[in-house]
Amino acid sequence: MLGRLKKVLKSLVNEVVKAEKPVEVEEVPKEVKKETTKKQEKEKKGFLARVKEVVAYKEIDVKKLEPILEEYVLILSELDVAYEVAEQLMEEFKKKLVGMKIRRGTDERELVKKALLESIKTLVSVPSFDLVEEAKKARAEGRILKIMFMGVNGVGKTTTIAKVAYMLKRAGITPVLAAADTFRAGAVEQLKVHAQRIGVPIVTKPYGSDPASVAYDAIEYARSRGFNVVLIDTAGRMHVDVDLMNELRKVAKVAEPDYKILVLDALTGNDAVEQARFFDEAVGVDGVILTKVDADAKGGAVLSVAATIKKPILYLGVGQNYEDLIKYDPNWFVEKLLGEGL
Ligand SMILES: Nc1nc2c(ncn2[C@@H]2O[C@H](COP(=O)(O)OP(=O)(O)OP(=O)(O)O)[C@@H](O)[C@H]2O)c(=O)[nH]1
Ligand SMILES: [Mg+2]
Repeated sequence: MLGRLKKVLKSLVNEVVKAEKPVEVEEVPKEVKKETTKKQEKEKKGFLARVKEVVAYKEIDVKKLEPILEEYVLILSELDVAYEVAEQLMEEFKKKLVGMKIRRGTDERELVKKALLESIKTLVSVPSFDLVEEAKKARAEGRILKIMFMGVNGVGKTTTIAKVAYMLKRAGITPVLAAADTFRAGAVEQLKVHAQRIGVPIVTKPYGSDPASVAYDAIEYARSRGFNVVLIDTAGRMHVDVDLMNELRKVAKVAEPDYKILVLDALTGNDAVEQARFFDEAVGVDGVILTKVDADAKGGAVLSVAATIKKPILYLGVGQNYEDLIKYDPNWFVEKLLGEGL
């Protein structure tokens, strides 16, 4: 998971450390401020004003640094980091490095690593929310939290809904599933199997039915039986398909979801960013769940999606089991990239 990106960042840190040069800076010693008697002060003044301590520092040589950063923009884009994100990241990193004084005896590698870590964090931190907390709030207020899941074919929507249902069930909240993918053969059965395994109710209609009406029925079902969450599955669709995007808009209009969650597949790399832009324009996106991060050796998609679309990534899918959904936390992510072993 994220292995190649981690390796590249490690070699970037190493190369930047090599680009340092020694500098000497004069510094007035701090004792000047010490409390003294008037006489002592008079004596000291003339003396200390002239005495300056020469302190040895190292700093990063900008001339050596620039070509390194340029090279890494290209290297990072090969790992599915969007070009603009790679550029932004190196720009941010450079700002932190230029003028950084490295005092003799300090661990320069740690300092450079920290600068990179902070730069990544700046790019991937977007205010987020927690679906379990939102569900608890809805229950306390006696309303129904409606969440619609959408995305391109095969990205992992149905599996993710099952994982979210499982997570809510474990938190003591039973959601209702709406099988609003009435299009793909086997889609309803697939969700039904999950509902049975997890032990949550599901509302279905025959294939070919209007998906908006399935969502509507599921909401009515929840209302009449006192459930507080409805999770709406939708058919996979290419973002460029106008008719299907209109259909999705209709589901959203009828169901009025509190959250429209876009499911993206980390393995699609840069295309994930493209999909996010399209779906946001066509239907609106409130949050993202990024799947298959476990199978993604490159690691750039997480970085790109978080940095470009400025929508919160709520969870990461890291496997095919119900437990394999972890809350996305920028700190966790940068730790994973730059933590131990780097
Ligand atoms: N390794 C891994 N596989 C995943 C993950 N999430 C989903 N999958 C797999 O991806 C495949 C497609 O998942 P689905 O949930 O059917 O995808 P979908 O988006 O609902 O697909 P359509 O309804 O056909 O558009 C399945 O084999 C899942 O097991 C994940 O986080 N990691
Ligand atoms: Mg599906």
